[in-house]
Amino acid sequence: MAGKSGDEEKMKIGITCYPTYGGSGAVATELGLGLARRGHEVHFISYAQPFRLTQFIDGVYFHEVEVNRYPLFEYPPYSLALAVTMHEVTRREGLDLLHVHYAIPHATAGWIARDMLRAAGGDVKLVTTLHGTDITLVGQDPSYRSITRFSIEKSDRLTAVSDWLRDRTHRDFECDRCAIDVIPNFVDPDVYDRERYRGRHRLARPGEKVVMHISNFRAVKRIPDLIEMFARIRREVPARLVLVGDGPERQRAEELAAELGISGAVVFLGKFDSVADLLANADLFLLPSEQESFGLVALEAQASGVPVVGSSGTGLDEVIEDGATGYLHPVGSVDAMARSAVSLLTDGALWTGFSREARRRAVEHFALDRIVPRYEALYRNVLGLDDAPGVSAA
Ligand code: GMT
Repeated sequence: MAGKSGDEEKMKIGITCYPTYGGSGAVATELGLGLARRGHEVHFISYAQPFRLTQFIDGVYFHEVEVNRYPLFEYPPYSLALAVTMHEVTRREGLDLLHVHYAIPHATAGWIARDMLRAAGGDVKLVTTLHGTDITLVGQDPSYRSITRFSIEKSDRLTAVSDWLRDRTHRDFECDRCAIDVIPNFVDPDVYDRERYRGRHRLARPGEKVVMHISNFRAVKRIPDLIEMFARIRREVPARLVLVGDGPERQRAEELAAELGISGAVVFLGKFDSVADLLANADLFLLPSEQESFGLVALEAQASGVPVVGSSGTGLDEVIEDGATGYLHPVGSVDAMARSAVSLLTDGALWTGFSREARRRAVEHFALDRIVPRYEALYRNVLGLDDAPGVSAA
């Protein structure tokens, strides 16, 4: 262990995640920073510095994975280079635990690193957090399915970010007995705070409502539904659709907006590391995804006092309280979603109630200070530092 402060054992934790845009990398980084604030030593191991790790923080270190690009390699083997760096950093720094976010290829690299250590008489525990498409999409691809299943079975502990994802993992991998602790994603309510940033940006013309969507613009987000929905909203309410992020569906979004004659009311802002200031200036957030294991950005919107309209039958059911902090409708129900959006944008009293409830729900159920200790408790349990039976009910 890294040392002692009071009665608490401090741990040395390696965290591996995708370092660029995306909810799993954001959660992994905020978790690492939260753990460091609680006195633990945190080592990020990835091919680039996580995008939310913007300055030096005491107790936080970054180890870059170097991938040799030998001409013979049409596909440089990143997973192997990652396993080697995880093994080296664990040995050198005396890490207690490796916590990987997104199973592919991180859980695989993690068990290789752990088994290399064990072969030399050492040990490290491996915790894998499942984030969504590592199970439901990429993890089901025949090229990756068997290694994903094998790697998650090899982990010392598995967590999922929602009950929805836990159940999908049991179903899709036919592993009824895979023990998975659900620890939801979280936000820092001091960062996502409407009061702090309100009025900083003028995202729409006077009298127009700001309808926002933030994503990586992949097919799973159902971007055409979003544009169709906004076209219906625009018929009833003066509004502007502010799109944040970038990805493969962006061009289709531009084309559809032009076809529907609403290009002038749709603004593409591009990618930003931090979106708290943008969300604080939105009136409504739309997330009509095909699948969403959790929908971190919907939680960030709620913390910013922004009601959300999105897809039911996904992890959003656990994040949004339907009829209180937003409205959820079955995937593809563009008309119903648009009607809900219009009701929120045209009824001031309804909107104010939803906005307050959204903030309250985010703070009461998903604040960083509530969730980081649950990971901490899980680590202690995996390391045999307590007698706690588990953390699901924490
Ligand atoms: O969407 C992805 O393919 C990747 C992943 C990510 O890195 O953002 O998103 C998933 O993890 C997030 C963080 O836990 C969740 O908030 C997203 O709902 C989830 N995406 C999907 O399930 C589609």
